[in-house]
Amino acid sequence: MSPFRVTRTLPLDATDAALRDDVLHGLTLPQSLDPGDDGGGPVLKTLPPKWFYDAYGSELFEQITELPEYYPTRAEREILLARSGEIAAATGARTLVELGSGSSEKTRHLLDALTGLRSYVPVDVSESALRQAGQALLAERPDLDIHALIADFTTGLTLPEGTPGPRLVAFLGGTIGNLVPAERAAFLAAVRSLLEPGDALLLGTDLVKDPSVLVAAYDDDAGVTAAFNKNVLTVVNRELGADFDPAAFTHVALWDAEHEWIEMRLRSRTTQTVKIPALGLAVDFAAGEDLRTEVSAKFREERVRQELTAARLDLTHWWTDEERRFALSLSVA
Ligand code: AVJ
Repeated sequence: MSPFRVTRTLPLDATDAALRDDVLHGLTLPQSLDPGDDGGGPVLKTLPPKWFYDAYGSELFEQITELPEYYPTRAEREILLARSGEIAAATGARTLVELGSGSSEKTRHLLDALTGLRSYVPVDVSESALRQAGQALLAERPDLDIHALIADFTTGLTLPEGTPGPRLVAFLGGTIGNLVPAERAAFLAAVRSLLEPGDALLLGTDLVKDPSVLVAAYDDDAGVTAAFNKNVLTVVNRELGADFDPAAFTHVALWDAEHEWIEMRLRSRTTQTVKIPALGLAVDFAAGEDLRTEVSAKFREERVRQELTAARLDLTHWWTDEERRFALSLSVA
């Protein structure tokens, strides 16, 4: 049996330090309801979306992917099912690197289609998800050399020694939309620096469409997304001893037509002060004040091409589902 290795590049205490940093900076921003002049809209309190995903939040996200309103997961699966053969032929990949692999569920088709594949490198911040997925996959695919990386792909990413080329880096689910444009540029440049000529990037992007469809996908009738959004408050309560009352906030999903992104926010129902003992902080919220918890950018082909080109990646394939809701793009270094 081929080896299953796990390498941690993310320091064990990095998560705690990063959460403190994000909460401190995100909740003590200059508090103005006037539009800032950075083109980023009003200056709002902000928490980055990565803190949604504790065990309960990950479970809620799994439920979201099955909601009638939340189409991206199904649309991407449709494309992967239809195009895995073409992806395999176009890349000839011998190594697949999957960023944010989670349960590696959506990659099964790709793994099966990539007939020349020798090595699989799932990358995630969750060690438990990596170990579970890795063990399951190892049993099914004893031919594969699996080397899991516990890493935050938005900061430090280096590949294990000796992964055979051509390499295919996959970043699926539309998660690149959670990065704002400057972060996307830095991220794509970092990915590009891992690649050698002939290596490729497979990128999933949700597409611009009727705003009512988009808003419904982030504000479902069953209230699962609202619970997912509020879960970030529970995470901050547990990790930093804060006293957020999730019921004192309402879930908001809005379409920002200028930036072409969905924003999720938590709107304070009343004037309130939240204590965060681990940071020695008391945070005031005005009635109706919003805390931004997620940006989920939606794309057009031209923007994807242009951002890839800026990172020295050449878009060679653009595949959508039948309804043109979601795209997978393949670009080469
Ligand atoms: C997993 C980051 C792609 O932005 O659509 C789902 C997360 N947020 N519902 C997205 C999410 C609200 C999702 N991504």
